[in-house]
Amino acid sequence: MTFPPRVFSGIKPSGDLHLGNYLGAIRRFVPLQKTHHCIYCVVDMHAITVWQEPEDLRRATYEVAAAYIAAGIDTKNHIIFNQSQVLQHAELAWIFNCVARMGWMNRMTQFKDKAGKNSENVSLGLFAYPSLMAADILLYKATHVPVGEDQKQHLELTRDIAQKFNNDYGKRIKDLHLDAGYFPLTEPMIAGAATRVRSLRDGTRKMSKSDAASDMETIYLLDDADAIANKIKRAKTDPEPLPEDVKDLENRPEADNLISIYAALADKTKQEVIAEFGGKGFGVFKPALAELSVSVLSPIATEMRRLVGDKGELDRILRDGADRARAIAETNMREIREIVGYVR
Ligand code: AQP
Repeated sequence: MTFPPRVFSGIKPSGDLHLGNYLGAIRRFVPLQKTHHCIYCVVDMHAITVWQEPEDLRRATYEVAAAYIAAGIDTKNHIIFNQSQVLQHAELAWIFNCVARMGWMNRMTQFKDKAGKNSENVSLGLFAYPSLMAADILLYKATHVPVGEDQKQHLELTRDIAQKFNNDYGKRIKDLHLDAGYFPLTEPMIAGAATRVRSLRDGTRKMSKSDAASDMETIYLLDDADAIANKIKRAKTDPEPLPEDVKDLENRPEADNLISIYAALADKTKQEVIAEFGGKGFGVFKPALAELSVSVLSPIATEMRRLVGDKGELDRILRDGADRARAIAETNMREIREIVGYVR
């Protein structure tokens, strides 16, 4: 069975959006609108897998929606909405909780990283998170999911869940005259120069919303020009000039990170950036990176601030998006309930 090309992706409103979210996800969402029908979700149900102050959750939800729009998502021809407005996400997640195996879930490295030594005391939702993520994607039979590298394993789990559902219910699916491969085996889209943006102070750690020891580690989308320039100026580096060959970045995580950021912001490859800056010191490269970062991020921040100042307009966009998402979700859920054997 071939599925119409459809993109789904989401971002958690679990803190302030940062450059990693932008380069690994949001920036890449924009061009896909030309080739796919796109659904971009603010995944608030994922955010509450760790404690969120209700007011912070609301603020961050509007901010993620504003970032999508400010970055260039067309809300008329595509869909943006917040997950909790479409209850079918929770409904399908429960079915997938019953499809996914404990052994699969136990292997999820992001859970291990986030739970750390505290695994007895984290929420059940945090453990089940990847099953809800599979539901988000498969509810719309999405064929492609643009994400950063940290989500690769969750996408593999999504394919495993789809495959097992298709097999377990294979006879029922056939009896109902539905297509044999009911759910698609969704392709992750992990591409570009900055699929894993790292902390500016420690090139071995991912830049993250909730894991920064200091503000200097992270460039936030709402940082002003001075803050961006200052953080780049003080970013950790090594004493060597930039190499002439991209291979020589291998054991230089901080240099590699800054080159990757530059490349992604300039829509270039790392090799192209090296061709321009190879042999030069960070005293030359950092100001160029700061200038480029400000020129790309400042207009987005300005537009985000304008949008979050008009909650009425954002509410209208999110409600309209949720209505259109729900229509697709409910059409699929009706079949899924039949497949599972629920009496309606
Ligand atoms: N550092 C990163 N580099 C590249 N891509 C990244 N993403 C996140 N961090 C980086 C991508 O952003 C999208 C949204 O991620 P999320 O909000 O669902 O949660 P996350 O991956 O757990 O991101 P954070 O920012 O680290 O959030 P917290 O700290 O709250 O867990 C995804 O496509 C992700 O790959």
